[in-house]
Amino acid sequence: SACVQEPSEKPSEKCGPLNVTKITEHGKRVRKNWMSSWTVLKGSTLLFAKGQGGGTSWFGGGQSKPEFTVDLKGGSVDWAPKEKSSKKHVLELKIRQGMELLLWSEDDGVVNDWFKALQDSISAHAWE
Ligand code: I3S
Repeated sequence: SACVQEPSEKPSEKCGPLNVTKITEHGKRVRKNWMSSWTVLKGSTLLFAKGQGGGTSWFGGGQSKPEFTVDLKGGSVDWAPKEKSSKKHVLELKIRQGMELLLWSEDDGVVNDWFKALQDSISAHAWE
């Protein structure tokens, strides 16, 4: 079934636009590259589909794939500390394999909803 944007019947499914940048990969800091992304949460899988309106390669690093998927199992999410971004309402998502992402929207309600959904997903799949 197609993921409908808010309010979703299934709390385990959510989608909508978000800005995302990778900040750490394999434990190493990488250069920020904010991108607008259509973001889909299904179970413990979070998928970022490259937004329209140009932009360079997905997540930098020469990837040409239009989508990027991460597994939230064993991850954590929290408000990003101030030194990580000058923007307000930024989430820091830490996932396996030493990857850290920042997620952000101008709309704090949007970010709050994602925070809840990501936390729910992470706790629901904690023991898998
Ligand atoms: O943490 P940084 O390096 O100050 O992040 C900013 C940079 O990525 C900047 O790009 P350039 O350094 O290529 O000009 C971005 O435009 C900013 O958005 C980044 O900072 P914020 O605080 O917006 O996450």
